[in-house]
Amino acid sequence: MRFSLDDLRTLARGKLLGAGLSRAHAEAVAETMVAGERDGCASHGIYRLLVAVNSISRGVVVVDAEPVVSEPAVGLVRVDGGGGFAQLAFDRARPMLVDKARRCGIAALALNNVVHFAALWPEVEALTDAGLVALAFTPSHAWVAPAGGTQPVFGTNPIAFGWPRPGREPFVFDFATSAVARGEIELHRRAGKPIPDDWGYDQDGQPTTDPAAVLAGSMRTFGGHKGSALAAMVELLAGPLIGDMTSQESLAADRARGGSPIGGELIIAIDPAGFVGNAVTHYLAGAETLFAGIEDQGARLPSQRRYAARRRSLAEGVVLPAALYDDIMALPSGE
Ligand code: NDP
Ligand code: PYC
Repeated sequence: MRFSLDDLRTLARGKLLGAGLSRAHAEAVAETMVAGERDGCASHGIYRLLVAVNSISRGVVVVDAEPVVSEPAVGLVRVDGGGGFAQLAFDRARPMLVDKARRCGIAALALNNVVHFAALWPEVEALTDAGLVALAFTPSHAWVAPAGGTQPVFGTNPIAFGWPRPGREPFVFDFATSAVARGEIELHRRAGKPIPDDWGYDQDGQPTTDPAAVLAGSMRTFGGHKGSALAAMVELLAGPLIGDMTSQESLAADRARGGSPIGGELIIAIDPAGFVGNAVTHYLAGAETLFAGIEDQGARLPSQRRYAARRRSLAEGVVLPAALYDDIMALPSGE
């Protein structure tokens, strides 16, 4: 089924309203899902409608939460999401984060008490669009075993980074510190496809190619002990440091309802002019030389696949797999 992006946005918003989400949240959440589908991110595109509606129906999300923005210190912004989805909380706090980063050179935003089901690159790109360098981190639920173990401790704990490139699409990467995002394993389960045997373990701690067994057992970090240490860093930065939950605490707070992770996210924004002032143009050109050194040998920059998908989707719309379309259409709609 082919959709224009506008039609997909209308569909997503209607289903979120039908699930009981307030209009402000439905609009912010639909925007993120459509952006994911537009950019060819199957695990974090419109499939997330099923995930978000599940979280709402299980009482994990405060459907009409009003985010409250505050300033704990000169370079810090906090937004208490009140148990609602993270998208609206970020939208409400972003202007203050951008303003502080420009005034101080660097600023950090803590999102607290939010439900996060999405990719991090939309948040990072919103900051590179404002000419800022950006980093984002969030824990999730304890699904991932540390290197050397098989019992879940970490979340899938993504890290995103963005670098603004004047006149060009930003340099952005955004990946889970697990071998793969959990959403990707869920999509394999839905499609009845096996997974590589190095993505996770079954409940007995044995490697398996069965996605359902890994979802019930534990996932692996990427890059062995290196991914494991980065996963721990994400737990610390976007958990205890900002007064929020670790992935173990988030899973416990879920009380076996099967909802999306609840907790915090840390976003850091840096103004490239902060350290180098008027020489910023010179130093941003140095970054371009680095990127050319990557691309000139045939390697690609992260996000280039995504930007190509974006261009395609803007021109042609997007096609939803039949099973996903059927599942989405079975959800109730609202106005
Ligand atoms: P992927 O492994 O699919 O991709 C990770 C990044 O690497 C992307 O920026 C991608 O760019 C880039 N990349 C992939 N292949 C290459 C290559 N050959 N050369 C250069 N760059 C490359 O991501 P994950 O499965 O780890 O994560 C998917 C999404 O899941 C992320 O957006 C993440 O935020 C989200 N997620 C969210 C969580 C949450 O708690 N909210 C938890 C875990 C994951 P490109 O897109 O252009 O291919
Ligand atoms: O795919 O691992 C994942 C994920 C967790 C929360 C949102 N996406």
